[in-house]
Amino acid sequence: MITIDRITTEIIDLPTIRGHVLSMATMTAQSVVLVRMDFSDGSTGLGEGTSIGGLSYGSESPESIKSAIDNYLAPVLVGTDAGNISAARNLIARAVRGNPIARSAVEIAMWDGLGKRLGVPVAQLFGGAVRQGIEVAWTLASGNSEKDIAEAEEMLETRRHRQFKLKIGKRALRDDLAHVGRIKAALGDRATLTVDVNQAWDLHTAREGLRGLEEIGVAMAEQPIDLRQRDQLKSLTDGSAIAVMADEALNGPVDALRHAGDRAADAFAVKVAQSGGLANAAEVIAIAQAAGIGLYGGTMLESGVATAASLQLFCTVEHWAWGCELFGPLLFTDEILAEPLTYRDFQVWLPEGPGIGVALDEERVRRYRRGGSAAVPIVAE
Ligand code: MUC
Ligand code: MG
Repeated sequence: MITIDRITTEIIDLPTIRGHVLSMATMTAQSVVLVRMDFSDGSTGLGEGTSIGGLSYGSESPESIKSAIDNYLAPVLVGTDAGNISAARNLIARAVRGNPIARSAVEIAMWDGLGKRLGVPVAQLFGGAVRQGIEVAWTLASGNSEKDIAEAEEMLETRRHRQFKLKIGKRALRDDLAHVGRIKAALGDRATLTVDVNQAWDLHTAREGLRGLEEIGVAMAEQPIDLRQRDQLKSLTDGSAIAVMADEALNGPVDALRHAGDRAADAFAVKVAQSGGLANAAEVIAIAQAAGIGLYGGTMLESGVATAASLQLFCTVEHWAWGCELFGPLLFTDEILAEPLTYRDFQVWLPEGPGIGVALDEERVRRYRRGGSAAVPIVAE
């Protein structure tokens, strides 16, 4: 039996290409937790667990992800069967409640290791890829309408993106609608626009906001209200002409089932990390499909490691009604993969090769390792 010999973690702080202005934080860097697994036959696996804006997005921080893995996940997994991910999921479920991003990070490393040992891509372990690429959105979040328009024009020109997600909810509704309206007026029908409010609105503001967004011609609004208000999300979904998507409200299959059962949203942002791993995310996808809820491949603005892992799963699914937003690596000033992922013709492409299909550029990882030579100040406002 091949066993897990060692699990190590490190935090990598990557500067962003510009301030990324969200309703709850402005990111100038992203902190990625990398997981490396060493197996008893000498093989290795790579994983990643990443959140957004420190603790302002969710209840896990880069430091807590690292700590949960080092102190609680690694001790129960080391010495166990490296090829039995079902058994590992049971061990993990018993040892650690919550902490989906930490659980996801170690599970990704196990899938990567298994795929590499078997010589097959992780997509094959999930039944096989039925597509090689997925339409990929870009988030316009410079905080300035003119800069956002210029950025969108460049993306259209270079055929990198034609779906744009606008981060709103930080400013007064009237200002946000004016901002979205300016961008729509500039881009017209050349692009699809969606918004992400990251829970910033109350129900009344959301009702008014969705009406205003509909008038402008926005296609979809993501998590307009607090993640705990499923009944309110449902009332918005029922009353809105534009699609309403659940994001932060979905932490795995149980939340997905509840939201699907109530038809509380038109679309699900499927996030591997937020779901608690690839297998859980596959269950979220199955629930959405069974309920006729539109799929969107979500991101936690991860590096190429978790982005590739998500792609491995997402490419086993034929229909993504809203495409995906797996653009994380493009938001950083530097690339930590030896071979960057391919973004071309408005799609992100499944990398070739066994496991998750990517390897690290170790020199760059060293450079951005927390406490290393290029230490980046972490700012979350
Ligand atoms: C979120 O809330 O969806 C995904 C893209 C982006 O710009 O922010 C994230 C998080
Ligand atoms: Mg979101």
